[in-house]
Amino acid sequence: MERTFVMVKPDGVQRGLVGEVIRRLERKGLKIVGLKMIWIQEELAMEHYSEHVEKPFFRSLVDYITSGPVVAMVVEGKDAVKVVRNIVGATNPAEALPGTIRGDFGLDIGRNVVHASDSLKSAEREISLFFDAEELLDYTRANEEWIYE
Ligand code: IDP
Ligand code: MG
Repeated sequence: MERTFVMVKPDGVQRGLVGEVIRRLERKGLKIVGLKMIWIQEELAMEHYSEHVEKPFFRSLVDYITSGPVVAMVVEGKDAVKVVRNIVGATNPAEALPGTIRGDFGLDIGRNVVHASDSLKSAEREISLFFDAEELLDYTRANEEWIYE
């Protein structure tokens, strides 16, 4: 099992897409093991997106992600990192395929609704950045054996 970090960005929250994003993750069979609404402050934003610090869009990216509350979560499942990236779709919503979250709900690369970790290494880093260990819950769902062989 893998765990990955997912976040409904400020535009997704403002547009009422929190439930839609969670619905798509849940119906796939992924399990939510941590969930909270937060307003990201400058320091955390810069740390989260530190790989992009040299990019021309870094300042606007930090402004975007700190512009309102987000819903941060950790989801668990088989191949969760790759599976969630596929559900989220390409970075640029104009190019993301229909059926993906970004493909269905976005038009602009600077307003792409949702974040998802791009590798297991990023997932571990981002989960520890946003969640304390005791905020992540180990539990078994009643339907587990109907999701996994
Ligand atoms: P990802 O979110 O699909 O992993 P990254 O390349 O890691 O994409 O970029 C992080 C975020 O930075 C994107 O989700 C998007 O919000 C923003 N971003 C990426 N490229 C651009 C750009 O060219 N212009 C404006 N914002 C961008
Ligand atoms: Mg990324």
